[in-house]
Amino acid sequence: MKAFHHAIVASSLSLAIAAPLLARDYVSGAITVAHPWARKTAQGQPTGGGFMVITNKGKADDRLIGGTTPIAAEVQIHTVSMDGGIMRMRRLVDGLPIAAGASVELRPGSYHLMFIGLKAPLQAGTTVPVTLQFQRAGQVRVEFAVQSMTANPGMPAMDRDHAPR
Ligand SMILES: [Cu+2]
Repeated sequence: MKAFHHAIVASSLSLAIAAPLLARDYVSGAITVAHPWARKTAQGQPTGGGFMVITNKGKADDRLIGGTTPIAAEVQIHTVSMDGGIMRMRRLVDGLPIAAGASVELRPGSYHLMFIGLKAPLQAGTTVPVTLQFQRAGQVRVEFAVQSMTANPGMPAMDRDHAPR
């Protein structure tokens, strides 16, 4: 798990060097969204995952309650939990709390955005526009940089997202 996380940090860094315009942070009021990225998807794959770090620098709790994107029918907020020894994803119907002063990381194997009903594959090097909806901060428009993952290239992305490690 730790090694996997380091691999993601490393790939984020290389993206920042290769494409500094894509690896930016988004600020709206007390909310900062850092390094939003999405995993590239295969042809015909119905869903994709989105990841980022959300920081609430304000004095009041906030909550990510949803989002919209032109590239998919629906944006859901998911978590991953153990269910009888199997890791499964579950929709957070009440959203994801971002407490005052806290940072919450959305990453593979943990909290993530799920783009449901992709209209086209997510291609590395492109960006996905997403309007995030926060309870307090309102709408925050961000661009998710699409990256390919080099580990286990033969496996579907969703299996990697939600498989036990
Ligand atoms: Cu999911």
